[in-house]
Amino acid sequence: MPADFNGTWNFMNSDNFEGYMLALGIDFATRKIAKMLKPQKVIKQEGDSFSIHTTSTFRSYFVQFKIGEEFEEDNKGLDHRKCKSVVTWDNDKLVCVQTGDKKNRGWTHWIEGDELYLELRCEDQVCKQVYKRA
Ligand code: VLP
Repeated sequence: MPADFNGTWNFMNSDNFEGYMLALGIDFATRKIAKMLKPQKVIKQEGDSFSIHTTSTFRSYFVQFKIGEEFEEDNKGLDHRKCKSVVTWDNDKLVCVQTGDKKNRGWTHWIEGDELYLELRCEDQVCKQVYKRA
């Protein structure tokens, strides 16, 4: 049985979000606002189908995918760069590879107890975020 990510998750803390945003080329003013945000994630998982709604007072982002099926991601409201993305299981971790203009772009989600972890990668930058079950 794979891990169960279903639920509502509230932002707790973040490490090196600034470095990640810089690697994505996010402008100064947007970074200043973005680093103050405490986003919420609502994850729906049904078999191999997932949706992740990340909402905040400033911008929100929605993505849906099936495990192992490549999809076009627009990153609308984020850096707006299109990529070809695919999400697979690595044991109980969800691993997304986002192929596009930026090297080494992707993310990994996993759960420890009632905490949801997110590692965001772009080029040589890694941001780690922790969310807690609502
Ligand atoms: C852009 C970079 C902040 C910063 C400006 C807007 C959406 C895994 C995955 C599902 C992500 C989140 C990426 C955040 C990139 C910020 C707006 C913040 C709220 O999540 O859960 O897409 O990739």
